[in-house]
Amino acid sequence: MNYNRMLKVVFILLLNLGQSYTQEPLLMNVYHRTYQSLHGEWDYIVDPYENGFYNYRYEAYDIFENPVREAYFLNTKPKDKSDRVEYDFDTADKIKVPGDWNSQKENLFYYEGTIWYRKLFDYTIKNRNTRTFLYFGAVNYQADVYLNGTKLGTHFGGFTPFNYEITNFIKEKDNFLIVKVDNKRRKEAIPTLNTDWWNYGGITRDVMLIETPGNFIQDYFIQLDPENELQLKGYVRLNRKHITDQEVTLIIPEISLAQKLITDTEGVALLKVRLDSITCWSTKNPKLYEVILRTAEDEIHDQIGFRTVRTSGSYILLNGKRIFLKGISIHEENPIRGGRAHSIEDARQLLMWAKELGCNYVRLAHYPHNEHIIRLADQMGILVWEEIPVYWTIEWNNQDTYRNAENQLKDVISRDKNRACVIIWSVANETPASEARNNFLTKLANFSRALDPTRLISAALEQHNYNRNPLIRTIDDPFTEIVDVISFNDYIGWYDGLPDKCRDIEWKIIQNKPVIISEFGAGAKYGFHGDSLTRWSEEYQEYLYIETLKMISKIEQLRGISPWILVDFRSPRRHLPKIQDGWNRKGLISESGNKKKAFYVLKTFYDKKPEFYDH
Ligand code: GCB
Repeated sequence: MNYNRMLKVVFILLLNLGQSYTQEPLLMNVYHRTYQSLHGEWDYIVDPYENGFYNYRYEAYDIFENPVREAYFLNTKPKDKSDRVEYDFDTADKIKVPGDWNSQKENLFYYEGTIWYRKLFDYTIKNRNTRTFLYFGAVNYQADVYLNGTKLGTHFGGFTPFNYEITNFIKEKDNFLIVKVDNKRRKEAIPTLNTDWWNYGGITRDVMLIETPGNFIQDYFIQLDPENELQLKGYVRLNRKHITDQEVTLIIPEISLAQKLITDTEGVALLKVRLDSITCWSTKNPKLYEVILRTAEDEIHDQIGFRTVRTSGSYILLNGKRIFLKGISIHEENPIRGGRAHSIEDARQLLMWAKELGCNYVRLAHYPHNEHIIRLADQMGILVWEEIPVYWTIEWNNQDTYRNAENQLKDVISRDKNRACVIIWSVANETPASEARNNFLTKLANFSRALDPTRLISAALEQHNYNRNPLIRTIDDPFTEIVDVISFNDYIGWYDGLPDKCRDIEWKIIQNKPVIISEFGAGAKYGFHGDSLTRWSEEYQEYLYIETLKMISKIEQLRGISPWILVDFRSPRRHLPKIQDGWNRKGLISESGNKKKAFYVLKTFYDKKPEFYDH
């Protein structure tokens, strides 16, 4: 490589690094914009050696000024019958988007690597002078995106949305969009190499072409002031900065509100609006108001619920009332169809099961789920814990790993911050305490609070033995000082003794904060029966639920639980033949939708337990 070429390569690598985690501006409320969906059949090429991306010297094609024809993102066609082109999307196999590849193609079930996707499409511009963005709900894990041969960017992180402006690249006819998707696990990534869920690869959520006016409403945050149930607080941000005094009107027709707001030099209009009265969003009455934001150029509608959530001593207060969170943990998986859940129907199936169980709350583990389930929870009155995949042991000292985690948190907050159902941002699951880890999580918690002061912060922590006595349990983690709600996972009776061990446990939780048991559970194969000490039987799981519910009821500050887990889910760590066969069996419902005995134990507990404390 000559010197100039080398400089260019370094420059582009740096540029790529810089772009890796930010797609400014990230659009929000996309389903209420004018859009054209790119769902349906896409062409794909499986490329484990990344032959379409690197030459035989392992130099990447997309950093060359004039990429060679071998680069798959160019969609090259033979010029004549003698011409040699060794790939062809036109005759390649097809795959559905949105959707993971593992559950669609038998031979890709265990595949972790690169697949190229191509979509051909025409585009009818709906309004003159509009801007167009290409939006992805999520791609797991790395996406390199090319439109008509031009690279738009690279995105890392399998569960958060990203977009690129394509106003200058899109044509009316014959566009080709090519995405290189790579789901190889990486030590430095979020999540890291080791997880207990399936690494579904592909373009797993909706892909849309979204139109906006030139100076569009880029972002808004409209929530009740946590300290005052009769005051709306927040901001509206317009895309064009440095034009002061732009007018924005906030309209809520049902309460006859039409409030004029004025932007500052950053294009931001702060809002603080006193209300005469408002019906608060609650689990019993998930009231959503039609909210309209209007500027000279743009208008966007949303349905927003208004409620407050805060803690007082060891209580969680929803609209000022002490609530108990009757929850269940959920993975984003539709076992019946197979694969990652991505649609409204998938979301409805999961949340209907949760409702049937008697839940008023779900923990969406262990990464941000799709927007449909959040919007549906908002409509159904189900409270939500959202989480980022800072899971087990990640690279606590790696700055890039931190930036990646922070970015995932930023993007999920950006997407869901107007949803009343979301009450908790969780920054981690079962992470081992150390100075580096504490700093990492504390930075994340502070970051989250700065972005969204209206919600509670938590993380699923671990329990400890008190003075080496295995029967006395504490939560010693120094991160308990930072969180608003102390949550921990508990496997007494499964990884830790047998279910009757629960009877001997004493809890010494000294912190005056609300406590949530973010997990407990036992594996059971639906239809496998034995006595209450027979592992994997429905009876063992049932017994564990009975004993655990008795045990944890003794924790004074207990304000909620989200047992592990609603439905059996695929895990590559679970090998026991005839029982697990690649499934984590801790579901209360089997992969074919059958309820196990423990489902009814929990349901009875929830049916009897009042939602609100009456003092
Ligand atoms: C845990 C993890 C969860 C696992 C579960 C299990 O503590 O948080 O991701 O799936 O245990 O089944 O072991």
